[in-house]
Amino acid sequence: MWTGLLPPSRNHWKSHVDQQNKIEKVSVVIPVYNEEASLPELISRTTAACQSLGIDYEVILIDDGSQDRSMALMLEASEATDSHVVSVILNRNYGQHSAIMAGFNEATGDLVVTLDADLQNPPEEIPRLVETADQGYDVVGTVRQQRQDTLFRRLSSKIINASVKRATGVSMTDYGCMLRAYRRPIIDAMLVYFNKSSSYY
Ligand SMILES: Nc1nc2c(ncn2[C@@H]2O[C@H](COP(=O)(O)OP(=O)(O)OP(=O)(O)O)[C@@H](O)[C@H]2O)c(=O)[nH]1
Ligand SMILES: [Mg+2]
Repeated sequence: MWTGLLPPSRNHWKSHVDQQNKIEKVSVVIPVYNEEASLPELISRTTAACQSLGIDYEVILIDDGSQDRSMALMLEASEATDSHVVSVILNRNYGQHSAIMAGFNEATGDLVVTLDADLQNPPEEIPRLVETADQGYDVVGTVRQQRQDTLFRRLSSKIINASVKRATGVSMTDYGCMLRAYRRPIIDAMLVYFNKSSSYY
């Protein structure tokens, strides 16, 4: 699967508040559930992509109760000298959504990028997301192209996309693609609503 940016009209929301705000730190938030096979490559490719930004960054990995060596690999990366990796360890499996929110809770950047751990989203796209957000957008989404998924999976996505569009009134081409960027005020608003409605501890 390849992930690319959509043209501005569909997947970006122009900020009406802080178009002048420069992005000084990027937090990459990645939920991890039994991802030992992809973690070493994920960490090195994500770190390299962030390094190329030339600004401060952190890579926040959230272990969502993995049963494999994911937690050990994460801790090894975050404990290395000069590491930009932060490990968040949940005490059991809470699901992808709660794991991401746990990551948002720890993120200190003024732009937060979300990514899947299984390398279906290429970390090399991070600079383009940051560049687009820097133009004054609050949220930057991406769409999956040339998906390798089964017809059933693609049809399910179409049905889900149509339902979410109808329920929220927000028009995105692909609600299921986790490669996204959010400005700080959006993250803070999501945390307020999440903390009001549920808890992952
Ligand atoms: N499946 C699953 N993934 C989780 C969970 N918690 C965190 N994750 C992470 O959420 C991300 C998405 O999970 P995937 O299983 O790849 O979901 P997907 O991309 O929709 O499905 P696939 O097409 O099977 O890859 C990955 O980074 C997982 O490691 C969980 O409880 N279940
Ligand atoms: Mg996946």
